[in-house]
Amino acid sequence: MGGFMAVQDIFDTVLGFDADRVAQKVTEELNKGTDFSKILNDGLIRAMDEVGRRFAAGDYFLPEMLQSARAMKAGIEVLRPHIASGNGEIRGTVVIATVKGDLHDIGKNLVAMMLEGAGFSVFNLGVNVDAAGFLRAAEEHTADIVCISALLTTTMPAIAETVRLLAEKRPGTRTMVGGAPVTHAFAERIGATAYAADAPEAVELARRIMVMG
Ligand code: B1M
Repeated sequence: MGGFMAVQDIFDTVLGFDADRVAQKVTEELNKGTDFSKILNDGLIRAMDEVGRRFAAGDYFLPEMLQSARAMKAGIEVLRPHIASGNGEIRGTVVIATVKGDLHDIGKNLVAMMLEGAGFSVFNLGVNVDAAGFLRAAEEHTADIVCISALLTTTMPAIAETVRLLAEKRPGTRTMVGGAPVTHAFAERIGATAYAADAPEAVELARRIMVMG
């Protein structure tokens, strides 16, 4: 059935920066029948939290952060079919990206995958996208919801700028904001439609937005 030790092993392998072995161990764990969300949350995401702690403490530097992110992504690729599996019924159209000046994309990509799994049609624009880029894509794809992610306190103002531009040029656009430094209070202050703390909550709120209009 797999278990705590095996998931702990995945955690350790991400912190050992070994992308190939992470992919291999995630595959093995899935084959044992371990739930994908356990591998994701207790193995991969927990490892990135530990990387963040080590970086803040000065034990890790940028290269270590990059290599562990690569290892994490290798694991997510193996999990992708599970994360993004759904019933295929189209619920709405979403445009999603990380704001200008910000290159973090792991969490944003998880949100995108889970929205896809829940039946949304998702246009993932990538990272470092300015407000005009969000607006252009929202118009082009007639988005029901625009999802805006930021991982740095210094790029949070870019979320506010994006929400402001959308409100001005495409009134009625529903916006969802998120990312580690983002809070409910911040979302309210800048006039975003919704704030989600993690990917499952983003899916729940997106569904609610589609139902409530
Ligand atoms: Co950077 N980084 N980083 N980093 N990095 C953080 C964010 C940091 C907290 C680390 C630390 O100091 N402890 C810190 C920010 C401090 C702050 O601003 N308060 C930091 C810093 C300082 C930096 C640099 C400035 C470092 C430097 O150059 N000196 C630099 C900035 C580069 C730039 O963007 N311009 C930098 C660079 C990088 C790498 C490129 C090396 C790499 C990113 C690789 C990549 O993404 N492709 C990286 C990484 C890996 C991290 C940490 C360690 C992990 C982030 C992550 O992927 N977490 C991070 C520390 C941490 O967060 N613990 C850190 C896992 C992921 C699943 O979680 O992204 O939070 P998260 O997503 C969650 C939720 O937040 C939410 O759902 C997701 C899934 O549940 N969510 C949304 C996210 N977006 C959402 C959108 C929504 C809804 C929910 O709706 C729209």
